[in-house]
Amino acid sequence: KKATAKNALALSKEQFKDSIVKHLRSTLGTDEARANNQAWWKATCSAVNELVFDRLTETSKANAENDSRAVHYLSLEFLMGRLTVNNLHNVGVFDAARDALTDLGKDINDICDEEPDMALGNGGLGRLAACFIDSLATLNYPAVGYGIHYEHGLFRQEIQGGRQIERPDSWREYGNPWEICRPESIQEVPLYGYVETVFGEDGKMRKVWHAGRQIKGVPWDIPVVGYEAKTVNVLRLWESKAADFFDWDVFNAGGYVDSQAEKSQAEAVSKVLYPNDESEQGKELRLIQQYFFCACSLKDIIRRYKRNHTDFSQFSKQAVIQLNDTHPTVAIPELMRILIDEEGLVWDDAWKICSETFAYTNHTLLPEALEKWAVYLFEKVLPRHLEIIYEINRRFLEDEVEAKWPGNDEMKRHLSIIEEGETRMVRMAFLCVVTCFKTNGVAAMHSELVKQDLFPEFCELWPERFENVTNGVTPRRWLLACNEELASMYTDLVGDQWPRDLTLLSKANEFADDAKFQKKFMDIKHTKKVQLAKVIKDLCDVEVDPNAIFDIQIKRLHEYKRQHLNVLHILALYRRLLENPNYEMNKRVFIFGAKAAPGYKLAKDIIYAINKIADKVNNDERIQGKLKVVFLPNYRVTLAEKLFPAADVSEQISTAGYEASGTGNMKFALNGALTLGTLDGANVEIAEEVGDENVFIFGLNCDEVKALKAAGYNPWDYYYGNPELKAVLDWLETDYFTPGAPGELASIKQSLLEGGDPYLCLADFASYSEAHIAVDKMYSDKKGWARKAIINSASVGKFNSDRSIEDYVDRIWHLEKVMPN
Ligand code: 26M
Repeated sequence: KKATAKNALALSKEQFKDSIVKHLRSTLGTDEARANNQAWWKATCSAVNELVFDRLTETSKANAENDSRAVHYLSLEFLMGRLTVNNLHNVGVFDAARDALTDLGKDINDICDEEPDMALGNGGLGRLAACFIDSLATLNYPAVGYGIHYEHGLFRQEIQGGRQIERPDSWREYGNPWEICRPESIQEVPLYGYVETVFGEDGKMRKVWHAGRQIKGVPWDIPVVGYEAKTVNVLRLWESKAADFFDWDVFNAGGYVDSQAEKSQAEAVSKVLYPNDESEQGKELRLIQQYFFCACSLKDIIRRYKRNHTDFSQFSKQAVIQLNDTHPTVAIPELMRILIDEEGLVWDDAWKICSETFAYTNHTLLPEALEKWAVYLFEKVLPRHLEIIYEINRRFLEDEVEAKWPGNDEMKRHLSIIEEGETRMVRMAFLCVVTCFKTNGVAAMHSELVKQDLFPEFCELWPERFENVTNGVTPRRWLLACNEELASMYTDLVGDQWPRDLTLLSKANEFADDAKFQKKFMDIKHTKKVQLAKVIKDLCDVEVDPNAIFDIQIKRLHEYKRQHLNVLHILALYRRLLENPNYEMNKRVFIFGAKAAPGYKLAKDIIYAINKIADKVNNDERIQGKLKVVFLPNYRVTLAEKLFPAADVSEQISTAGYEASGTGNMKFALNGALTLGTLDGANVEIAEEVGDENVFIFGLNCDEVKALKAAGYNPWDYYYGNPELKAVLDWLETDYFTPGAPGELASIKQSLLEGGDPYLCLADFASYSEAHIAVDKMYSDKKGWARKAIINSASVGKFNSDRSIEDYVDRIWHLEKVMPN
């Protein structure tokens, strides 16, 4: 029985055909003969939406009638990818749609290929938010995702002459059939201006914020369809517009152009996603983005609350607000401001509500990623919020810190939400921990480091506030939809319930040594490699052998993720092959996908190096095709869906202690790749689940990294101590890979030597290189490898995002399920 059979009643193939044809004609203004694939795609979406919109309405009715407690997931990023295939699966009509389109002479894959990626996120943090809202709907929990309706998502990456070029992404240029504009829920957002202190007739002091500007937030709703569930939640994204009033005086004074400039400034707020991950630059527009969507979302939450309540006594019982990293932290002083200045509550009551409503997830320990905003910027853009932050800080230092560490001014300075210095800064993470009832990390090891290294004193003050919730990924997208072949093999083996309960896959462990099962499993892997080889040929014009080991590193480009360690090893292999044409190894294809932040010079240099090395290696006949290097341009969710199923080796090689969790590592294992990684983030828990003998762990662990750094790490010792390492580093300075232009790759060597190698690539090189030899040896044992691949895929049920959500519900959110009619 197919996983989708149960709900097929919802729409038969024949009904689906009729519906598509009807929408081609009445919604798209065309017909079967004239429609292009784009129209066929939109008609298919409209057919699905007849089911989706009904359930959306029923879900919101059920929540209103129940006055249900709901989680509000505030995130600057939702990296949704494409929605069509997933919505078809989740509604339970994938087979009907595929067969209907076939009957109409269309291939469902071609039709679904028309959909642009909804790339409203940078990487892990944004994709996690997308998996979480999928799981929340699947588990029938009341939830709203709040974010920004960016006109341009993450830039499209082109490679020209080996270098990254950024092009704007216009995902909704030709319309998006999944979104619904809700003008009835528009909000106004004040900005700039000054604060006036007013004394009322009762002698009480009030604060009035006279805003200097006003912008409008227009909500767009994206339905979030639960897997074979009646629940359809919403992702509500705010678009900024100029406020309604038209300044006729300015216009009459000849200010027509000025008024147009105001309009573009207002629209600039939701124009583009900031393409940084893990680095904060303190740009005014970014702070305005943060405030804009927090203010809109809070007004929306309060409006909904007020439909059933006349005072705020039940607010924190009805609403929990999860902050996805510190990016939406300004929601804290905004809720304080609303409660005190607009609703007339006293400080203590407002504070109690805030501290019972907000919870915070930390996603990184990197110091350059910890958000700090200059006090002067706050004062200019959000003057009232700065006053409130000062008061939160004053009470925290004078009451809590003073009580715990009496008379200790050094400690007060150390823990202050305001960092003193040449430019005074607001420490957003401190504001979160001081306010929120829970702070959580995203993998067991990370959560320990959050307590021990990031917030040790806060943890002494309030140990009960710190939690771990290990990340997860949705099995609907990352197995059912992206790997049909493996999905149906599992359905044959364990039935159709595994997309909810991924631990059911553990049944496959019983067949890990079964020759027939192994063959079937590895045949599927081969099929996916053949499919990927075709993609590689199309995108890079490189021929790769599907019998080679596919060794894949796909993630944002960052020094701590150490793509350059991977590069050093590739160079070492290449050198071994050149020195010894009989060097024993299985054919290997190294595949990269990565975007670099546009201002991150070294990251871009690493992309250039990978491409130049690929040019040389792929065209060198001396090595007889034993080694190939591929850099796939424009890595994104849709490409990821083709890569995870085709991987043999999953590169998870961050410096231990720096990758909070990782989620790609989970998608690889689920699709039967073996992890080659450090003991970092969720790799630790993956190794625990699949067994140490089924992963390749190498390198320094987190304590050893700290110890080496404390003792004074010197990369030159490794350079002079390892002739092969020295040779490959020196190679980067020659013109071997950049004929006629020596030195083009030298910045990498430089960062690893003069630059001090902050992420210990050289320290881990030898161990990494040995681990690769172990990988190669193991791959020669076909049965041994198949066994390990099966065990990996069968043993990662824990990393279902449904489990993560149940953990959030138990430990933080305390929600009840609501079943719509
Ligand atoms: C900062 C400033 C300005 C603009 C953007 C940013 C910014 C954007 C995204 C900073 C960090 C951002 O994301 C960090 C991130 O993706 N962290 C990853 O989160 C994943 C989900 O928890 C983890 O699995 C990864 O280990 C972690 O790196």
